[in-house]
Amino acid sequence: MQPYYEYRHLVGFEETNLVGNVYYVNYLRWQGRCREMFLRELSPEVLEDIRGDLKLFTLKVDCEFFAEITAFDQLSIRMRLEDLTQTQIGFSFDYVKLTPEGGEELVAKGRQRVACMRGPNTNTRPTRVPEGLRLALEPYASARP
Ligand code: SSV
Repeated sequence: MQPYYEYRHLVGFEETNLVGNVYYVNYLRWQGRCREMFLRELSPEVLEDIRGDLKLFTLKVDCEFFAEITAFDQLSIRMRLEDLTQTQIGFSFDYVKLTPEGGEELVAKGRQRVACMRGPNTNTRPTRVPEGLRLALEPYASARP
């Protein structure tokens, strides 16, 4: 299995609902957080490019839930590259709960698909995945099981 990019998150009260479980929208927020931390850390020039005319269109987001989590649970969110085409990136997320005893439990899984686009709002066209981003993704593109 190819390596993953990890984003750690300690669940806070603000993310839980009336009965103490994490409200589902937060899982999607963490996907966003994970991918932006990836760009910040490994492909900062892409952030510059986004301040210019690069647009990363989020085409699709999904999440399936296997177990409830609650405040003070420690999560390891593991992002993997699933698919890289000339203009699109498909990636996935494993939400793993880390127990104090060192155990791991897969509590949810998610996926996203992003398209690279450029141009003004009236004429936005698909563009190649920028070279800097391709390079940053390279280590995550090794053979799958
Ligand atoms: C501003 C905005 O819309 C940002 C979009 C960011 C998209 C980032 C995509 C990163 C994909 C990384 C995949 C990594 C797999 C290991």
